[in-house]
Amino acid sequence: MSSGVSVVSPLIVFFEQWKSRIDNTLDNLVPASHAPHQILFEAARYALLGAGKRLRPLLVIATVESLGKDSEIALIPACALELIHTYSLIHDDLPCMDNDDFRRGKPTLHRVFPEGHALLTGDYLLTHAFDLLSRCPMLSSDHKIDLIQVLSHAAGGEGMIGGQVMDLLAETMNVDLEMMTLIHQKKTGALFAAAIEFGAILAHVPSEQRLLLKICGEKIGLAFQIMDDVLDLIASEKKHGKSISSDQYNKKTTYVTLLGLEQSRHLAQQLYQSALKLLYTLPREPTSLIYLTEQVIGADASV
Ligand code: GRG
Repeated sequence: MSSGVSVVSPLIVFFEQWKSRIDNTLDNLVPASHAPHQILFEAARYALLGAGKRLRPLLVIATVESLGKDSEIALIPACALELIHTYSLIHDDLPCMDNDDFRRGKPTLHRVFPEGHALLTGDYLLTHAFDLLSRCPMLSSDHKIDLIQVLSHAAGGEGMIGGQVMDLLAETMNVDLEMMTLIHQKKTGALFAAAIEFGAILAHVPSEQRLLLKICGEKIGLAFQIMDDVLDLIASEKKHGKSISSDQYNKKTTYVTLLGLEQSRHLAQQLYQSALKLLYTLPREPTSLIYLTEQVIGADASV
């Protein structure tokens, strides 16, 4: 007989609690201001606080916890990653890029604040992230340098920005699967890989484990992007009753346009399984990281 009491998984509670700690910490790290340029902080808070899922910071926390260390030291580095991610969304939405009207359930920053302010808000979040890392409490100088190197590489010319430039170039050329994969590895995958590598650095694991975790992050990031393409199409089918996604409206080549829905799902599932296989080789089973990975890629990854 049922007791009538629903059982909530400890992992759900763990991640809900950390998400709310991340939200509160972001609120403190980017406070409102009465300075003459207070509009900058108002705009940053508009873009940063609210409906973000906080996947990247949660991946940092989950990795540290899974490696048996106290996640407390990871809170500010995790938030620095979220600042970089939010900056990328602000710039990606600008009229000179995707020209999007809505983000995180509300009008995009440049629809609410003047476009120049939106651009500078992105710049502020980008630089503030590195300032926070350089002043992170409880971390040795060596660890701070490691984190700064990993994040600047992941967000830079060989990572996210490089991917975004390739994405712009791709609008005027035929994109094959190899090119599409490279774009998304850089544009989306690099920041996921950095999140998991942050966890490895903060948990002080040996370099082979750090590399293994970084590779897992790259696979998870790519699987996330493929599923984002899949979900974009499914959402559009539900809304319009036909298979034209917002990406297709924007004439963008995606995994779905290249491979179709089922094969794209299958590829995401393959990447997920291959990341799992690597994760199971770690000395202790990374339960919370595996749980979060399943959430990130989504139940739809099953084929
Ligand atoms: C403009 C420098 C610059 C970079 C742009 C990553 C990127 C490069 C742009 C983001 C635009 C985009 C839609 C990328 C695909 C990856 C993706 C689905 C991002 C959204 O991430 P979520 O779902 O968003 O984690 P929330 O709002 O939950 O944080």
